Amino acid sequence: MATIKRVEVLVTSPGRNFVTVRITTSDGVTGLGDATLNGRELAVAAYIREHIAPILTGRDPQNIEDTWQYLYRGGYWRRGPVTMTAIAAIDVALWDIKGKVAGLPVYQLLGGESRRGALAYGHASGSDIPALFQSVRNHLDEGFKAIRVQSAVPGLGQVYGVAADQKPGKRYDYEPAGRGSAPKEEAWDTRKYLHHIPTVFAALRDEFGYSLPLLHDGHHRMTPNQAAILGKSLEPYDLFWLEDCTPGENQESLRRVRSQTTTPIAIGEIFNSAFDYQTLITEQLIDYLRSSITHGGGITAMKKLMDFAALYQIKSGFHGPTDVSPIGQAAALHLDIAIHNFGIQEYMRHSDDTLKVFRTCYTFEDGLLHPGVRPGLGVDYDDELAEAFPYSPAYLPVNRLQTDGAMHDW
Ligand code: GCO
Ligand code: MG
Repeated sequence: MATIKRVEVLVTSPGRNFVTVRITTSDGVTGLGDATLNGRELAVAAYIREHIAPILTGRDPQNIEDTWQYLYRGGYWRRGPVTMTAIAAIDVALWDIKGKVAGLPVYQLLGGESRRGALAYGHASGSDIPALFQSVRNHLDEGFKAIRVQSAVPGLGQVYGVAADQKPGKRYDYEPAGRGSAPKEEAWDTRKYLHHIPTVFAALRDEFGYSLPLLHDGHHRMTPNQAAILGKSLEPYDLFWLEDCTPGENQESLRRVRSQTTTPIAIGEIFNSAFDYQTLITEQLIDYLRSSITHGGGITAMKKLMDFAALYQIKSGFHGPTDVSPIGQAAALHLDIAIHNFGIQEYMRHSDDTLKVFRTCYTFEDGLLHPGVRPGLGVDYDDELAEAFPYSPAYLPVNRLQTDGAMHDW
């Protein structure tokens, strides 16, 4: 029987910081897992290096469920983003190993293909309506069949989701994490936002018609009542979803939103366990579940969660920003292809430097992503190149209310 021989934690920064776990078995098979927690990367690296790696050596790499329970129950202190990202990285690396040993892509181990590919959405944004239209057109030219739209708000400066560097005719990407010793501060006013956003969607529907699925991210900034107002005012524009309209820690607050609007609701990118969703799922307060595999406890946890959600006709919309590494993105794609209740997959293309360090075989064609057919996850890690991109701290921005400077959700 092969055993786990080595657990390494690899930190690299090809454009942005990533933490990777590599498990090597006594037979020389390696598996990769994503352990990146944006802005708090080294906490997960230390958790794995100091507390998990030493207790995994000698175990059977094939017993994924047992290892998951060993780390979850065995840690005594359960849940939380650092713990669950660490567990996810080990879990995903073990699925990668299992696939390589079996000679099968991971989605085959999860039940095989339920669809030809995973419908992906990209991120359009604009500082004004012409720039936004240009960004939407760029995405359509690239083949996207669903597009998330974020817009600047008159009277506010830089806001979440709007690319800073917008050049006509060029692709512009939104990247919030800034290098340095402290987070950047942004200013926010919910009233200005609530009055502006419906006008943006009205303009988009006039220009692009109604067949294009459009999404929007509220990034946890509204109270439940404000979220209900926004959901109602967006109803005429037929959104695919309204994401993170209010902070989700208090699941019951989504009752207010749900009872007031038929705009579909997505939530959960900062959740990390099935318990974060329990009321939302059983009371059918949401339509799409947003966790990433990387922060949600891995493939093992997310497969169970999606099977639970399927009982309530809730679909997936896994988180896929560039701060989930290509390994995390590949893991999501294998699950997307396998589960029946897939909804949509977020897809922000990684930078060229990132894709040189993490060599992937997933493809994007005609609006659909496919994980590829290589055994395991289908991602290779280039150690030599990774070392050329040393880690340096980077932080997500913080938000303050424009009126009085009080801290607000970013
Ligand atoms: C999304 C998210 C991201 C997060 C980021 C934080 O919908 O993709 O909201 O943009 O802000 O993942 O690290
Ligand atoms: Mg989001």
